[in-house]
Amino acid sequence: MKGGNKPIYVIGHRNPDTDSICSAIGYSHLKQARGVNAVPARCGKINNETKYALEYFKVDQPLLLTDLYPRVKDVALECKTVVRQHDTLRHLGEVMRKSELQSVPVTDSNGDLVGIVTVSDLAKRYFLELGLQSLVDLRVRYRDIMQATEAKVLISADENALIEGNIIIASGSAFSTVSILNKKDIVLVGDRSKDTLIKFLECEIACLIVTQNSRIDAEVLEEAQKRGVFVLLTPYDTYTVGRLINQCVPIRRIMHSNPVCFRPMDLLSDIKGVMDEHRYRSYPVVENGKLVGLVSADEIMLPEREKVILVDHNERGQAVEGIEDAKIVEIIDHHRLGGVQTSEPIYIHQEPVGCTCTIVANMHWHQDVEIPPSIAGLLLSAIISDTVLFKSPTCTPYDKKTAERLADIAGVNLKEYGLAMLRAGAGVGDKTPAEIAKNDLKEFKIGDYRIIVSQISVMDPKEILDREEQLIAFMKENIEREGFDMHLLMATDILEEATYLLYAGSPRTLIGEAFKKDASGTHVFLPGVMSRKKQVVPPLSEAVKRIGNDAR
Ligand SMILES: [Mn+2]
Repeated sequence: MKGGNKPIYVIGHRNPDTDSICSAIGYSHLKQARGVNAVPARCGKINNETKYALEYFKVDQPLLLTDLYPRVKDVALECKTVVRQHDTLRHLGEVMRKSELQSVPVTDSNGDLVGIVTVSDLAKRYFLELGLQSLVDLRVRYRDIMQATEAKVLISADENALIEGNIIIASGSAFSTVSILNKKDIVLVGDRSKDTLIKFLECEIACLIVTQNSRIDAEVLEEAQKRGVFVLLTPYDTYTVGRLINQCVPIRRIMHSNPVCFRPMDLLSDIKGVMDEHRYRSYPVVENGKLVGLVSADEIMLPEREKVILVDHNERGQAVEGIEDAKIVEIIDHHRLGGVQTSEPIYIHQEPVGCTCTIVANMHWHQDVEIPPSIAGLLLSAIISDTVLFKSPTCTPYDKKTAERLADIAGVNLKEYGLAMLRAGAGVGDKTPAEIAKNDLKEFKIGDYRIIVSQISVMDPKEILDREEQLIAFMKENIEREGFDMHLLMATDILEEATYLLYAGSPRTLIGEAFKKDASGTHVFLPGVMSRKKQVVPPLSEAVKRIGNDAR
């Protein structure tokens, strides 16, 4: 629930690669060291390579955030005022007066939500207060009456029993009162004679309530004891006792059962309509039947936005869903600027290096924050992954130097560990065509075209080429379904340092023009190409400029 120090999520791109996961963990570590409540997050499944690195260095997977749309938990308040269903209306009135609440949730003794009561329910009950007789239907217990009237018990009986008779005020003569008394009635009396009271007891009443602490004869008590009749002594006058008894009705009798309630993970956009329909001031928030908070209708109008730091990406299309509803507070990245807009000035650290984790590691050192071995291992893993063990053309000497220093801290042999990690992530294993085609997928706007480019590392390209037909079929289907122009799949042979680029959609001439190849088939072979952002996206962008946006 809301309140306290809301975390800032540090999150990489969709279809997270090792850099996206490890830079989120690494940068969160730096922010935490500087006293910021940063929480590493991810917006997708962890791939095999990253899994290997996390397990090797014994670090937990970051929190999964499927989207940043505001939810009930973000605006709900802790519910400090609750009443129990067996509490009395008198108690409810006090609670409402003190808390100034318009509606109060009602729970059972386990804390499970059973209803809600509003001020208007209470008001209605008072207007409809017809008489004391109606109390039997409301299942009032003797215990409730004793509490409400602050009675002293002179002769006790079963406190938990429900009252069964009417409540009679003995204001007339003994004779006229006896004429209206029935078995099990409850009689309110003031200072009356011994004989009168004994006459009442002989009518087999259930309870005698003596008001204003009036004196009562020992003989009367003896007779009551013999007959099993409750005798209560209260300091209040008869009129007040009458009113108090009316207030000892259990809340359960006037509450709304099965109230409209929400769950913490409900989207605010989904509950707005429900709120408009019912127009209550506030609604209970329930998880597994338990009341966990309250959400008020005013609160959902302007929810506080989630704060996020983007790492390893800056393009909306690659960011976690719902990013438009969140507040980007920083960006740490090493990709092209993809046109992100913010409402306020923010901190951006953008460097043309091989890996976001190179930036994150050096930020630690510049700020004199020590990197623990496990985090150093993860930062190193990301550099090895993004630069394919320094073979990618995106790799700079700075990446290499940083990686060597990190390997020292992590205590691993860089080359041995690196090859083992790359091997864990390479190959198609038991992946389906859809999983292969969506591996490490990123979306780009190139000219007017919406193009998705996925990439998979392999040690043996035959694994991919043998399945080319299935893969192309899936890619065609995918772009039609999602409305993209093209789907490109880079099968990158990390041993040979070459890429087989499979493609579906149009314009195909874009592929031919970008890579100066015959693009009449379904793939082109690109020796020396390993980097999507440096060797695939830029030539495509240049080619669009040459052939124009209308080549389809
Ligand atoms: Mn990266």
